[in-house]
Amino acid sequence: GVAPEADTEARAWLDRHEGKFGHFINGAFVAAVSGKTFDTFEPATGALLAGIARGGREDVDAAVAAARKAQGPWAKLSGHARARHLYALARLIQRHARLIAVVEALDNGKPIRETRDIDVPLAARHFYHHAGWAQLQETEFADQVPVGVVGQVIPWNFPFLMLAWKVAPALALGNTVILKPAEYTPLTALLFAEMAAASGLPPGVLNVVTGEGETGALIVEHEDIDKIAFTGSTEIGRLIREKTAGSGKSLTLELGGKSPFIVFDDADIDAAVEGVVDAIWFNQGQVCCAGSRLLVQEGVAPVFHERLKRRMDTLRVGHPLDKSIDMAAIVAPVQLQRIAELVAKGVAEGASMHQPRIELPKGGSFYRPTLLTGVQPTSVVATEEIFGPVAVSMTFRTPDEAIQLANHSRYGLAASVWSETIGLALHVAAKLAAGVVWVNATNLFDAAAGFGGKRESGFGREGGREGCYEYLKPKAWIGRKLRAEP
Ligand code: TXE
Repeated sequence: GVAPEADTEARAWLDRHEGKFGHFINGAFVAAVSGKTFDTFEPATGALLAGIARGGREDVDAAVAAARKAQGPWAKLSGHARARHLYALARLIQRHARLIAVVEALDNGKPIRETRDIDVPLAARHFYHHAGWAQLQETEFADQVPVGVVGQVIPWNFPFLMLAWKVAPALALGNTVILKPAEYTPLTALLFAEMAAASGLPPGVLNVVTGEGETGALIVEHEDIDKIAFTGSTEIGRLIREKTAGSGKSLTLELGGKSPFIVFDDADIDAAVEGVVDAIWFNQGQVCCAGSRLLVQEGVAPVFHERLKRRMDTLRVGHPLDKSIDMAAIVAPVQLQRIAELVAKGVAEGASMHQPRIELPKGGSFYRPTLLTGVQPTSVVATEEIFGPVAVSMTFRTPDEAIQLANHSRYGLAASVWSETIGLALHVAAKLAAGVVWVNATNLFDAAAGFGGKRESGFGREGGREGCYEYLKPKAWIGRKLRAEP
């Protein structure tokens, strides 16, 4: 294991703030008007990390006022001028990549290898990518205007990356932001706000208001916010859709998933097994598009499950700052309990469970990589999002049956198809209800590729040209040409 004290730079940053963080409003840290706070913990040890301001109505009002005041001048900057700010933010992320990666690993409990190699570089990539769109705004989006003041509510599974997915396009296209990070993982958003201010981002352009669900609700219901962008549970997404209905606010929702991972008889089995590791054990399975439903063709199922179990036995679970581990902590005890309960339900429903007999670190929220086989397609574990390191597996006979099983879901976020017959893979891919289909691959993301769902996985896209449209409104300019004076 690795001592949590191992990273002095992150500890020094926390110490500089004396373990207490205010909201970031109008370019400065301020305490909640009510004086109320909540705590954020290290999932890997249970230790207290910091006290965080709990946002109330006055705090949200102040943030919205700052964002409103800043929006006109920010939108009036040329696209090139805004691009310079986004490039500066991207370079800042790269310069402080290690600090961000460590703070994220401590606050969320995810492996440093992932924050360092995936979350943080991809976040920088989003700022670079959207700097490009800012530069192209006048030519590519000539008939569009910014939406205005945007409220963004994000989850805890990719705190920093979700910030980048939301903040980069909003700012690039002339909007200003009130961001609410998830209560389990507020630290990297506050670190980023501090860095952004130091880099010269004008006050009010990016505001961070921290708090739990009630703070999110205050943002969602605020009268002077033009758009809500939400990523989180389907349940809260539905609530937000109801609350914003008829309000005139724009809305995008990125919600849950139960994405199929389809393995045909002729797949490259070793590659597919490695794919499962990435699909369901990356980030402890706390991934909206996790390949959590394995659909395996009957002919290859025994071999596939056998090799998958053998591979599972080599996975290492440990402290987030230990670079040699594959999986670290679950974000919070309540999530851990939810996972355990769902797995118990699966076993009660008749599934067989495999977990490697590895020892888990003591003191934190850890769960073993888990495979449930012999699962019925209508059972709870086959239909509910578990949001943990649990793959459920079912078998099928024909491609048509695979398509039918795959689409038997209220969700439609992602899908993954494994076959060495490209014609078969593409035929199946075309019929899957999903916002993205990966062929012989899984969990691939890029800032240029719009990400988003169908069905109860939500609507709207993040990334690429489609993602830009979510932060713009069409505006028609119609008039008669004035006759020149003689
Ligand atoms: O999510 P919530 P939770 C799923 C996953 C997980 C479950 C619960 O299945 O087990 O949701 O996680 C804010 N108005 N996903 O409870 O509550 C909240 O403060 C406005 C899937 O953490 O949806 C946080 O900032 N905002 C998912 C954010 O919403 C409200 C990622 C998300 O929290 C609010 C996360 C309200 N009434 C969880 N209530 C994915 N698909 O990526 C809460 N919030």
